[in-house]
Order: sequence, then structure tokens, then C-alpha cells
Amino acid sequence: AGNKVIIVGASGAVGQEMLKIMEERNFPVSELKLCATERSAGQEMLFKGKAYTVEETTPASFEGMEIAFFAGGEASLEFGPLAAEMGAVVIDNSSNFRLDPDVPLVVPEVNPEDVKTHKGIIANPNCSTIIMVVPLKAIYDVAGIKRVVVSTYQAVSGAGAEGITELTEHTRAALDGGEVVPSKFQYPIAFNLIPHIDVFQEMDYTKEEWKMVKETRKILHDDALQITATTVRVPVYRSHSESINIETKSKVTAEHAKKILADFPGVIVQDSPADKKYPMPLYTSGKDEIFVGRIREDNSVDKGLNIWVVADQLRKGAATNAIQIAELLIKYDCLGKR
Ligand code: 2RA
Repeated sequence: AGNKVIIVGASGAVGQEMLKIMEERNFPVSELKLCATERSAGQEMLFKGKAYTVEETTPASFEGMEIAFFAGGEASLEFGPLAAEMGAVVIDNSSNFRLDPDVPLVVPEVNPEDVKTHKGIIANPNCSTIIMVVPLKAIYDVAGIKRVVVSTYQAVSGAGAEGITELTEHTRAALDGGEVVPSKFQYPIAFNLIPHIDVFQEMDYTKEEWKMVKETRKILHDDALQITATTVRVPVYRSHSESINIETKSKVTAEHAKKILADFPGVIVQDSPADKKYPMPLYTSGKDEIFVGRIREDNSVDKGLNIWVVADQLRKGAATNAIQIAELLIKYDCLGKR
């Protein structure tokens, strides 16, 4: 028993995590194919103790496959629609199809039923969006939300494996007095913050900022939601953090918000100022939950909350969410159905 699964982009930061999480969650796999670009083909990767050789992705790679995970990048543009046509359900971690009205954009704790509307492709939201929308949904269901202001503190691994290498190299160079040559990032990332993630677009917002706006509205099915974002790269290896200000439609006290959040699936509240208890990226990495703390009423408006949210963006922000979507497809029996 199990499903025929292909991972495209298996050797990258998210692909590796997908494989690890499938193993951890004992995801039912009857056949596994690991693919990537020609450059990464030939590498060996382990799944449940067995070695698999990464192959170059070609149209034939999708023959007979039931679930096709795309870890990110351009590959899903080239092969996603074809994989779906050949009968697989595509779960795509890139931004290529996220805003397509025919493609559900799913966070299992928030809009699980949307997977049932798929026409062959399901999109996995952007990492910063996933991490924000889960706690937002908890509040949204109880009090409604009028406006959200979010600022992010995003780890270098959000930019892939090269981002990790660059933080190490820049830190070493800064300490040893060596030369710092930014390549993945626009400026030296060690001992710095860079308020620029992805490309600049309309109104001088970055694409990462627009993703947080547009994807959140789509996932919550609320085009009227007012939301604005500032996204910042920080010298942290792993786990994105977010400061989120939420203006609610009805009043929620801080105590009530703590309870609502603690009761919501996938959320862990870490909030005890007296004990210096609040989420931090160093301690959330490697975990699947979204950690929320510093839960306070906004002193400047009638109905508002401030929360501080941290989660491992390679896991819940990417790979875990994708595997959870596949689990929903099995649960709702909507694999192979169009
Ligand atoms: C980042 N959100 O952290 C992006 C990855 N999709 O760069």
C-alpha cells in the first residue's frame, strides 16, 4: 500500500526536508522518485535506510506518479501542468501558481477543504505567509480581522542552501577582517539586517511583501482584509520570526487571545514575561509547530492585538505543510480525481 511519489528539486534545502518529514510522519510511499536539475543528478539520498539516486527531471519522470511534490523554483512551470495531465496531483512550493484562481492555496489548519477543489495542481503558500496565517485564522474565527500590519525577521535558509553558506562566510570574514562578497544577498548579511527580500514591485513593496498580502487574502477567502507587510532578512540560520499587529472587529482581551491561540491546531503559546518565556528562532528550528508569544492588547487602538510569531520556515513554512496537504488528499480520497 502507499502512493507513487516524485519529489522535483529533491536535493535542495526544501526537497531534503520533504524527504526527512515523509520518513518521520511515515507517509505511505509505494514508489519513490527523486529528481532535480542535471547539475544535481547522480547524488544519492536516503529514505528509510534505502539509497535513491537523484535523476534529471524529464517528462518521463512523471509516468505513473500519483503525487508530485515540487520543492520550488522554475521546475513547476516547465513540468507542473504536464505532471497533472499525466495523472499526478502536483503540490507546488513555488510561487508560480499560487494566485491562479484554478489552483487552491492551502494551509491544512486554515482551509483544508480547499484541496477538494483541485484540478491537478495545489499550491503551498510562501513560508512567511503560512507562519502568519495560522495564528491569524485562530483570531479571525473568533473576532474577525479588519487590518493586519506585519514585519518579518527572515532566516537566511529561506533563500536556500546558498543563504546558509553566505551567512557563515560573511560572519567569518567580518570577524577575521577578510573580504565580504555578497552574492545571494544584496549586502553583507553578518551583523546586518536587509529590508529587501525578492524583487521590488508596485508601490516600492517587494514581491515577498505582496505575497504576504495577496496569499493571506486568498487563504482566508477575504479580499477585504487590509494587510501591509515589511519583510527583512536577518542573520539567523533558520526559523522566521514575525511581529504581527492585528486590528480585530470585536474586542479580544490578551487573556482570551492566549486561550484562542493555545487551543488552535499547530500553535504553541510560549508567553510568560515574568519567566522570560517567548519564542525565539534558535529554539523553534527543527519543529513543526508555530510558536506565539508576547501576546498583548494594542495600547493605541480599541480592538487590537500584538503578537510575536516564530516557526521553522523550512518545515511548517514549506515541507511539512506540503506533506500535510498530501495527507489531506489521501484523507479526502481526492488523489487522481479531476
Ligand atoms: C525567503 N520567503 O525567506 C522566502 C522563501 N520563499 O526568502
